[in-house]
Amino acid sequence: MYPFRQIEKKWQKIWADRNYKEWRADDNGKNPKRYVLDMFPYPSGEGLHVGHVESYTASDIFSRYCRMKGFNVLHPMGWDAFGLPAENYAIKTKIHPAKAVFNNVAGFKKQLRSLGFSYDWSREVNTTDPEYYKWTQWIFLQLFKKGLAYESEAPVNWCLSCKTILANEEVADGKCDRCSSLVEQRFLKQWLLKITAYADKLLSGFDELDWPESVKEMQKNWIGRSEGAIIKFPIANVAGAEIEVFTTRPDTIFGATYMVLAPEHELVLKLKSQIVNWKEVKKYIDKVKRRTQRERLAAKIKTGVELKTVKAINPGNGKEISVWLADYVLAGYGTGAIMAVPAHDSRDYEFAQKFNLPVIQVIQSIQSKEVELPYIGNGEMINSGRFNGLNNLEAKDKIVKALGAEKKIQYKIRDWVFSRQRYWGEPIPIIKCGQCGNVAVPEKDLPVKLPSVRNYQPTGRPESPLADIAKWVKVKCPQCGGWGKRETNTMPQWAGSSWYYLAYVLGNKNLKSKNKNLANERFRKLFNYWLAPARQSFSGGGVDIYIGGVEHAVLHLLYARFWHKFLFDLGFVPNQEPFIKLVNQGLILGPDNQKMSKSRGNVINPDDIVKEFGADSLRLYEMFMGPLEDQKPWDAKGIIGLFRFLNRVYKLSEKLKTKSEKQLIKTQNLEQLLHQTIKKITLDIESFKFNTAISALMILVNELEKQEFLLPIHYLPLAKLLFPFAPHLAQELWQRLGNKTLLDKEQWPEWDEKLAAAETFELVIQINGRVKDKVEAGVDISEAEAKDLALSRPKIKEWLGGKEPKKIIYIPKRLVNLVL
Ligand code: ANZ
Ligand code: ZN
Repeated sequence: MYPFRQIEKKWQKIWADRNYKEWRADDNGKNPKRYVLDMFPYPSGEGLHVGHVESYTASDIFSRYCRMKGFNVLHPMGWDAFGLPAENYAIKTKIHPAKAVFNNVAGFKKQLRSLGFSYDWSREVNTTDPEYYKWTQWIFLQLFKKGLAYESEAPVNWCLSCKTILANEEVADGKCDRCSSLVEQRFLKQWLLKITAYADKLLSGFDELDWPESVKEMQKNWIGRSEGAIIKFPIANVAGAEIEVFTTRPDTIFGATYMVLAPEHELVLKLKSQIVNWKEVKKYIDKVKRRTQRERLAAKIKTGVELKTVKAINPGNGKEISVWLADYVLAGYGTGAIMAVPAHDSRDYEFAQKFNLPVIQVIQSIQSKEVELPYIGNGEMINSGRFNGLNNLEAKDKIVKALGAEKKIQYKIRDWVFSRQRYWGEPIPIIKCGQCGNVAVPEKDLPVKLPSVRNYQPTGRPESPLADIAKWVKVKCPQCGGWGKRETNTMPQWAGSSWYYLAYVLGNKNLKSKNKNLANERFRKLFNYWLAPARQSFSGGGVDIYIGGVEHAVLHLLYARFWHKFLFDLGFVPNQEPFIKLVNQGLILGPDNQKMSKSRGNVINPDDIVKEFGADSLRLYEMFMGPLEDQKPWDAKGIIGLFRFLNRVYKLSEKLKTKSEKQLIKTQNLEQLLHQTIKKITLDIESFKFNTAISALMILVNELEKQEFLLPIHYLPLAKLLFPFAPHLAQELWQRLGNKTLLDKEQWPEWDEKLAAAETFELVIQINGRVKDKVEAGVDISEAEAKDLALSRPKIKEWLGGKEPKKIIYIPKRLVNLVL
C-alpha cells in the first residue's frame, strides 16, 4: 500500500503554505485565459456528497491541465448560502442560519481541500456577506429603475410548510421544490422581476451556446413561445358580451364546435344570471379550486360542466355553439378561454367524446383522405367555406384577416416572483412611503443589512419576520423625508447566484471597495478580459466551461441568463451570454442502483473513501466510472481497482534508472505508445472524456511495468499526465525524480505527431525459423532498430544464452529471424 495519507497531507500542506499562489488567476490580461466554473454549493450541514466530488474533480482536471498548457485560469469557489435550504436547516437544528452557514462553510472548505481541488481561494465569495449582497441589491435597484422590478398583486404559489411564496420554477408537481409539501394558490401582493420582457432574447441566445440540447430544450419549453391570434366569439343572447380566445390554429375555426372557459374566468360570474344550472356550475368551480395547476394539466380524465343556455357564435361560420367550463383550460395562459376543435386537438377530442359534442373535420391530409381523428397535421382545408382547397398554413393569415382578429405572440413563462416571506435572504432595498410609494434605497446606503435577530422563524403571515423588528422597519423616506417603512420581504435564494460568476471576476478587493457602481474602467477591463471568447469556436464570450447539475436547467441557469442580458443591455458586461459551454455531470447512484438517500441507507460519504483510499483514488475512480454526463452506480470494487492502479504507479518508480541514450532505441515501441498516450489524453481532456483518458494512462502503465528498467524520459511525462487526475501522487513522484518545482507551473507534455500517428504491427521474433516471441513495433522501424529490439527482449536473451546469432534475417513489417 503506497503511503497516500502521508503524501496527500504533505502536498496539501505545501499548497496551503504557499497560500494557494500557484492557482491564483492573474488579472494582467496578457496571457490567454480560461474561466472554468463550478456551480457553487449551498453549504449544507450534510457536507460534500459524491456528486459534488464528481463535477468538482472534472473541473479541477480541466483547470490543472489548462494551467500547464499556459492558460491563465480562473477557477474559483464560493458559497450560495442564502435561502430556504440554509434556513430550513437552521430551523431544524435550532442553530441561527448565520452560525450554521459559518460552520458549514468551514466544513465544506476542509473537505474541498482534502480532495486537492485547485481553487483560487483569494476569490472566495459568500452570498450572505454584506459586501457581496450589496451588489445583489444594487442590481435589483437597476432592475427597479428600469421598471423591470415591480410590485403587483397576483396569484402566487404559497408553500404551506415553508410559509412563503415560491416562484413557478420552484414548484414541481404541485409541491414545493425544497420541502415537498403541498403548494397552494394565493392572491398576494409581491415583487416580481419582468423576465417576460427578456423572453425573446432568452430564446434567441441559444444558438451560440455549447450546451446539452436537453437543457436548451427545457428552457425553450419553459419560455414557451407560441405564435397565434386572439379571436373574439360573441355571446348569442347577451348584447356586447364576447369570449376572447388565444389560438395557434386560426385555420381550424370552422371546426370549433364548442368553447371552454377556465373555471376561474371572470366572465363566469358576469354571466351568472344567464346560467340556468348555476348550482351545478358553482359546485364544479369549488371542486377545481382544490386542485393544483399541475394536477389539472396532468389529469387523464377530462372533467367539465356546460354553462346551460349560454351560447357563443362561431365568427367563422356564424353557427351557435355551446360554452363549457373545464379545468383543462388554465386561467393563467392566453385569455383563459379556448375555441375547442375536437377534430384537430387531442384534448378537445377527448372532451368531445366524453360529453358527446360534435366533431367537424376541417383539414385533411394530402397523402390520405381517410385519417384517424384527431388529426394534428397539416393539409388541405375542407368544410371551411371559401377557404376550402387552400393549404391550412396559408389559410391561417387569411382567416385572421377575414375575421379582423389580432395576431399575438404568447409566452408560457411568467414574471419571476421575487419576494420571500422569510428571514434568511437579501433585504429588498426599497422603502415604502405613504407619499412617494416605493422608493429605491439610495445606492450610497447599500447594503441594506439583514438585521441580526434571535427569532427567524417564519411568521405564517404573508410577511417575513423582519416585519416584527419595528426599529429596523421604521425609516425616513429618501425622497420626501417623511417616515416610511422598509420593505420586509427578502429575495429568493436564486438572487445571489444570478451574478456570482461576475463577482469572482471582480475579486474581493473590488467587491469590498467603496465603489457602488458596476460601470467603471477597472471593472470593465476585468469583464472584457475574463469574459472574452477564449476559443475560436466560441463567438460571444463568457465563462468558458460551466459544470453542474441538470436540476438547474430552468432555475439558476435561466435567471442568470436573464440578469446577464440585462447587465449587457445596460452596458456593464461585454457579452450577451454568461456561460458558453455547459456540462451536466451524471447522477451517481448508490451501490444498489438507486438514487442515494438517507432513508435508503445507500449514501456514500466521500470522507470515508478519502480516509480509506485517499483523495487521488476517489478522484480517479469517479472519473473512471463512465462518461461524465452518464448516470452510474457506485461500485465498491471499482474504487479498490483504482487504488491498486495508483499503487502500481507508485511502485514503478523503483524501476527507474538513468541509462544512456543508446538504450533508447530498444524502447522504440514505448516511445510510440508514450506519444500516442499524450495525444489521446490531451484530446480527451479537451473534450471532457476523462474515463477514456484514464484508460489510456492504464495502458501506458501496463507497458511501463513490463520494462526491465525505466528512463526518466518515460517516467516524467507519466507524472505530468497523471497530475490533473491524481495531483498528490503525481507531484510526489515528480519530486522523487529530483524536481523541485510544482507541477502546476510545469508544461503539459507535447506529442510528436509522427510518433503518435505511427501505426504498429506485430513483429514476430524467430530463432531458427521457430516463433519464440512477439512484440508491437512501429511500421517505420528501421532494420537496425528491429534487430536491436529483437535482441533486447528478455525471452530471446534467455534462448540465446549469451550466444551470438550467425545471421539475422529481417522481413520488413513482419519478422526477425535469428539463425544460430
Ligand atoms: C384552437 C386549436 C385547434 C388549438 C387545434 C390547438 C389545436 P400552445 O402551443 O401551448 O401555446 N389554449 C389556449 N389557451 C389555453 C389555456 N388557457 N388553457 C389550455 N389550453 C389553451 O397552445 C395553444 C393552444 O392551446 C391554443 O390553440 C388553444 O387551443 C389552447 F387544432 O386553439 B388551440
Ligand atoms: Zn416619501
